Amino acid sequence: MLALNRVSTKHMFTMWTLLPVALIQQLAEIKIGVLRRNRQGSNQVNRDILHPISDEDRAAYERDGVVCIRGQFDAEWIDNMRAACERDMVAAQGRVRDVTDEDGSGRFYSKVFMWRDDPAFRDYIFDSPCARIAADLMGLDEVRFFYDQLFIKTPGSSAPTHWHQDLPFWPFRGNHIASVWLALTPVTQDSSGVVYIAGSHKWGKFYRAATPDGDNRFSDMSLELCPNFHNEFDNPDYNFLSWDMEPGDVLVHHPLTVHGAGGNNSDSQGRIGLSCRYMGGDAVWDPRNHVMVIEGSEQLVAGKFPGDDKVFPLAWKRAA
Ligand SMILES: O=C(O)CCC(=O)C(=O)O
Repeated sequence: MLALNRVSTKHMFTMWTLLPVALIQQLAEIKIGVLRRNRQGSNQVNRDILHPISDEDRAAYERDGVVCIRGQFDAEWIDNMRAACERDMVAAQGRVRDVTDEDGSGRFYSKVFMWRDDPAFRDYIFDSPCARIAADLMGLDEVRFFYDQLFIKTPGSSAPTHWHQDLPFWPFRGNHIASVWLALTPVTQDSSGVVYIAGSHKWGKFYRAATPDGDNRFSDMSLELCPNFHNEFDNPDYNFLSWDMEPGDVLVHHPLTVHGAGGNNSDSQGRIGLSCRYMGGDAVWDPRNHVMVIEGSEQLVAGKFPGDDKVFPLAWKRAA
């Protein structure tokens, strides 16, 4: 169980030992039925948003460059995606970054492009409320999918998420690229909740990219280093925003909003965040040096909208 939630197995064990055998069989059949129906893509999970994105949410996204949206995913989504993320960390293949504490006590595991290999991620990305949330907050009638990224910090992991903006990592320019960060565990600032600086997407800054493991392929030395804003928490010039989150809550942020996170100080609760990036509108292709290389993108034209169905598939379109 990856020590991501040490309590729940114990409770499950106690529950099973108290139930009569016939009832256990019945429950197991129901559970298997639910899993089968989910795999066939039935309505067991909510496919559309559970409540409309409000004008206040849109105004907060525009003003602060980040907003927390709660309660748009039912429990099945959370179970499915949490299991998919844990599975991914065990398998640990592909474009993985893994920072282990010196004493081996904690890990900061990060991976990109799970959607290319794992149908559970595709289902969430293309057929959950996620894409619609991004579109509604950006005020767009359709969005394409850019990529997914997993951020897991096991209990006690000391690795911070360095302060950064996302756009300096990416072969894009534009405002219409939103990240939807789904909490799959309870999250507090102390257990490495992401902290944002309100309004920083409008500072006109473009800070040098920094990865958790210091990969200097992203280091464009012509760009200014992003300060360590953890040292500025008492500075009244900055409005720091962070939210205590329940599984299923999402943070949606603009590509230039400055954000970072501390280590996970909890000794029992792991922290899983799944970030999915959607783009549309004014986004243009900009394959600079020191940015992510996207497989299959060779034919895309710099300065144009990359409306390529294979590389950046359509994820959501408003009904006419
Ligand atoms: O979860 C984290 O620690 C970082 C998240 C992040 O930087 C992102 O989603 O862009």
